Amino acid sequence: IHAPADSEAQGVAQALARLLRPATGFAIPVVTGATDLRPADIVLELTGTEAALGDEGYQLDVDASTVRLRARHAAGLFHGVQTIRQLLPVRIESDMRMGGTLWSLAPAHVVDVPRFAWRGAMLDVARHFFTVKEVEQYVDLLALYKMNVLHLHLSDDQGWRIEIRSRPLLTQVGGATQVGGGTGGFYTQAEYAALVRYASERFITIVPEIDMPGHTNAALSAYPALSCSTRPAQRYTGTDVGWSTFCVDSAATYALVDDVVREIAAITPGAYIHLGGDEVQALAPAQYARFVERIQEIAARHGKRMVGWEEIAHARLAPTTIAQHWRSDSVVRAVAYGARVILSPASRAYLDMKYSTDTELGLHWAGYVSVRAAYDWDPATQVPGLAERDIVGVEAPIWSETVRNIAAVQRLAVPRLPALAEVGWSTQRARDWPAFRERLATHAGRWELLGINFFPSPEIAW
Ligand code: TNX
Repeated sequence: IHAPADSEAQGVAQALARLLRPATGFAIPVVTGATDLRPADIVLELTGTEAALGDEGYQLDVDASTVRLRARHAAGLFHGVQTIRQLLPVRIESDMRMGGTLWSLAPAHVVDVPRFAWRGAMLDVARHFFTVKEVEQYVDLLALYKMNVLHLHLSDDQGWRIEIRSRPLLTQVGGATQVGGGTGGFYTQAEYAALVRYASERFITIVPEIDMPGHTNAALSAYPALSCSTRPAQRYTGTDVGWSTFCVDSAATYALVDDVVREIAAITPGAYIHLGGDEVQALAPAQYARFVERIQEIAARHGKRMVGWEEIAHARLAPTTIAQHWRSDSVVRAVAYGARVILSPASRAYLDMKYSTDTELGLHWAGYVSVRAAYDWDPATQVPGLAERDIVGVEAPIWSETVRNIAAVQRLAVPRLPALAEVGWSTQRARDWPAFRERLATHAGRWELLGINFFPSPEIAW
């Protein structure tokens, strides 16, 4: 593998070498520069010229002598590596030497650029806690399908999952529960920082979410002064929503929000912090709107753009804010403020919905989300009143009320996550369900070798 001296590009080359070594048993040295080419060399190149490749696109040319991958930025090289991976025999994913295999790629000329800049997944680590190792496994899956955002839902009624040094009870008290009982858990700031690094090596941005003013029982149980109620909050291990809220007229609330946002902003290199805003039934509309406007300012003061669930569009939004659609057309109001939108329509992108009446895991309040439902839609026409330019991208959430470990996460995500990945990446013209259900079938062998649990949906042409 030949790679430019650029340290990120060298990182991509090393990642490719690590991928190719186990199955092939070849040494796969990585060298700097593109001289002294020999047959079957792989050449990675950074080129400043091809503007059409954008920030994440790549061009791949395979001929009889060379595999040549070029991009303007290392992110494009990384995505191109995932394509090389998919062009190689399935057995390349093995962690054991696979003798007797001809490691060939078909001749190809690929120019590949994503449709949307935000191709995300969300994992709810609050309802059930997931270890750093488990989250890293999910990051690996996102990387395989060229997704670039992992939104972590770090707090909810049932648990607070990120250490805040100035507010130790948030994790000591608020972190010790989860749905159904159990001991919960949380990430120390050092663990979170390591996760951010692991993701960034795979060109994935972590977007941390602290949900507020609702979905806050865990915080209220740790710091009762945040509540307007005189009855102290108890730990909560059920799955009802909409009932808890911070006291939005109290200075104590904004002092806590400021501490939390400041500490999280300091360990989050990405531009965004998600501050929730969903499903608040315990406040009047004007109280809710004032709260959202204040936390939007707090995010800005700490150098972050606020993301919030679609309900935030009932407040006055800054044009830098992003609203996340999940079930209504309220994001159209966000666009009127110049804000942009992430699409997570529950009936298509909520991977915690059951696949069908026959599947066990998951919920079904938004209906059943078949692989076809996840695949077969156009973001540009999903919400009347939104146009392509208003849309930053798509995101596939997994809420974890019924999801207790990473094997269950994988079974919900695969094969619907690859479907959503293609919604986010490919042009509408290039997308075709009959072709997809055949292309997807060839991935099963990869998932098996990678140890990824998946749902063998009858919709796929296995
Ligand atoms: C709605 S979607 C919620 C979550 C639940 C989820 C279950 C959204 C912004 N809020 O609190 O976990 O449904 O599917």
